[in-house]
Amino acid sequence: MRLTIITIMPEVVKASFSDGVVGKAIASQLVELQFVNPRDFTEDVHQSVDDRPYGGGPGMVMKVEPLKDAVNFSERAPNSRSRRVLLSATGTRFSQKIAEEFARESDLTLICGRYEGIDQRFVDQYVDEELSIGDFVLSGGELAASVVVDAVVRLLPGTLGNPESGQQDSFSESLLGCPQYTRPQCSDGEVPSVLLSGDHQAIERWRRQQSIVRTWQNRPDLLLSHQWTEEDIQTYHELL
Ligand code: 9D3
Repeated sequence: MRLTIITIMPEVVKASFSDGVVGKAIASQLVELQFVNPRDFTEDVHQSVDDRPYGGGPGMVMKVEPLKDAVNFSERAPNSRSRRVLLSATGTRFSQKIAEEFARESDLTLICGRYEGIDQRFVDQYVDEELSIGDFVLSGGELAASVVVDAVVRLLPGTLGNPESGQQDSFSESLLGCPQYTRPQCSDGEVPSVLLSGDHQAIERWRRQQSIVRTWQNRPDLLLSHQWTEEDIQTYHELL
């Protein structure tokens, strides 16, 4: 996958790539990563990428030209036009489904905004979609881009050490994960005995019940889109 990140603060995004799944994917050339800095496409002595908003008000707005030139420069080589995504506080919500969709792309461009926002004409002319990572205020799109990259890169074939754990999240995406335990058996309390029983069917049943309990307690909204099995319904009734 060719991945382009357009940002005036590449070091903020790079910091999260030095280690782990994303770092390894870059090192093994599974991901061809390219940073393009709009500041390199400014003409004035101050290398201004922002200016005051028309109509007045606080803060600054990112200018069209440096961003446009950065996008055009980033796509000079390949013949295919990249899918261009703007990380924006006003975008639609990023999700696992969108991460799976991005993982099937050959070219992906993530554009990070700073300041109060981006001149709308750039958004209208050069951006395919606007995504937010959640309802909280960040100081720019860079950390959001890191989040998107992590979620996408771990889905690429050949990235995960254990391919099974990658499969699992999408298969049971509507339920939260179950509690996990490891050795030693006795430390700050006991390990649930079913996990030591060797009865794989009983273990699976227990884990699914725990997942339903957790989802009910922490994220009841997810239960609306859950595909309920007969056994899930029984577990749910036992919870009431
Ligand atoms: C307090 C500033 N807000 C005034 C109405 C608007 C605003 C402008 C710029 C809020 C955030 C930002 C910078 N954020 C992002 O670029 C961003 C973001 C986010 O803030 N939350 C969740 N996802 C994202 S993706 C990009």
